[in-house]
Amino acid sequence: MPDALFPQPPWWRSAVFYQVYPRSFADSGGDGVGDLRGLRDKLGYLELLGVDALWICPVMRSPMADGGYDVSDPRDIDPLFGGVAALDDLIDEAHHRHIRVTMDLVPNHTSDQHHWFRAALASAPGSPERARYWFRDGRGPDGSVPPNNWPGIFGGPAWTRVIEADGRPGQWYLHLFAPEQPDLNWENPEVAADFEQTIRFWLNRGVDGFRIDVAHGMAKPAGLPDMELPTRPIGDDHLVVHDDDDPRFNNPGVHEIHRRLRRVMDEYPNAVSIGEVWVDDNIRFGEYVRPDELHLAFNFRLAETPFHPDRIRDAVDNSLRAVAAVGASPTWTLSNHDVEREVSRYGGGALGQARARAMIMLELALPGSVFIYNGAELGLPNVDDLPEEALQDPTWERSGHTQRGRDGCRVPLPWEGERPPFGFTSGTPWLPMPPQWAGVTVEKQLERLDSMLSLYRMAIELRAERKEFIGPGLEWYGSPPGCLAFRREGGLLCVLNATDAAISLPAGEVLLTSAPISAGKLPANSTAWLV
Ligand code: TEU
Repeated sequence: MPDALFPQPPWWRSAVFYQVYPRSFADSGGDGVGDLRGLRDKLGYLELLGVDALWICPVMRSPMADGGYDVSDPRDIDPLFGGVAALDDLIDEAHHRHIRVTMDLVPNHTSDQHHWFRAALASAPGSPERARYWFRDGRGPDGSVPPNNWPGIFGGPAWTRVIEADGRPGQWYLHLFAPEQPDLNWENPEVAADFEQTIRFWLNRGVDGFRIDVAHGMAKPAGLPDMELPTRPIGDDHLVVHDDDDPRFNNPGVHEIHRRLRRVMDEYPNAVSIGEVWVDDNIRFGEYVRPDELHLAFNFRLAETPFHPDRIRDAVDNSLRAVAAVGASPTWTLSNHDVEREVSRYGGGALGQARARAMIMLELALPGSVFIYNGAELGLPNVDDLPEEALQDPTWERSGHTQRGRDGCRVPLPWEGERPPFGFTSGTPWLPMPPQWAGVTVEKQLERLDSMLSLYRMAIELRAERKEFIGPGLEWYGSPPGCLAFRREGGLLCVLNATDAAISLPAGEVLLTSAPISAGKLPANSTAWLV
């Protein structure tokens, strides 16, 4: 029993989080875009799935230049998603079902429609209004060259020139993402004070925590120096390439920002902060989850790893190592709204499905918290043939139509019926849904024990209920080439067969397998749990 000597660990250390991309989850209003009432109506489904908490991608007021990651009022919910009343109802209903609610916050930048940015545009160079962002004069005799050579993450330069009050081209402002997402200047005390107000605003409304967008951003290097431009082209693999020395990110000043955020979070003892931290080096990654900074940080190693046993083991080891040094707990994720869906990453088709089944079991067997991206539990593949005119990710335009961007992993969820929009909306979905998803609707998968959805349900339930999943430790076990096996402190043995042939299993009671055992053997591309 937990008592003062053996306190219960915080809920988020072992929680299964479910990431909702609200535009694509469920639409209650018929406008083709998912919303918070749609999400509330599906909470029964999420309870059945067994998740502990939601992470809802941004639903604050936004002109939606980047699917809501361009926030024009951080303390209001966009009418498109149902306004603040819809969030209040969602929180009530979710709590009633013992599901916690965390929301996405975007501290690195605002929308260009935020009243601060509009005021900055209307004010003169050097004004306090401009000092909340990064306005600089251009280089060259007429100031027509951007202040430095930084590219934006979505393509094109990270700077846009404004027209001044006299009608002439004037200063430039910094935007690491789209031009509609000007970067805030965190050296300005007003910026931090406003963010604190936002955190309190939502925590006081009953939110259980936040996913912090671009948590390795925010701080900028003194003098905004030029960067070494990547020699390797930014791939079309949905993952933006940058390294730890990129001056646009991971500047030391960011840690003071996280300490300040943590002081506010500590006033709300059960609340959690989870940072989006794209930092490769273990030591530098760990710095974000020191005891006085973020509670958790996304580790993207598994989401970047192909289905290869050595690479998977390496990803697991490094993810554990990165947090162990600072006493934090690990997080695991196979995909999110920015990367290619895992079924496609693992090869697509039946092979991709088999491997995705194996990997969710491996992931759920690990100590720490797990993040499931909506639709992964249905085994949805990436949709790589969306018609060009349907594409909405700013990457498409910014890259001069050379990169399609992330829409392929954001196609709305198929709920029921035989034809698009499969119960997602009564209108026209904001991205077209493939007719062949008729076979993978929630309705169909609930009926079948061998579906991806049923596997997720069984695995999440076992993970929550069996004592064998207890404890932070993990020990690798000897295994044949092409296989991985580890044992949890509680006694669970997880075996992954990444070869293309069936293998014999070690002695023990089989709790669950991702593919049916045949003639006593674990098939290729599958995982078994034993006790
Ligand atoms: O993502 C940040 C982002 O683009 C990372 O995927 C990127 O690889 C990294 O930051 C580069 O260092 C977040 C959101 O998840 C994404 O959807 C938004 O578009 C973006 O921020 C801008 O808010």
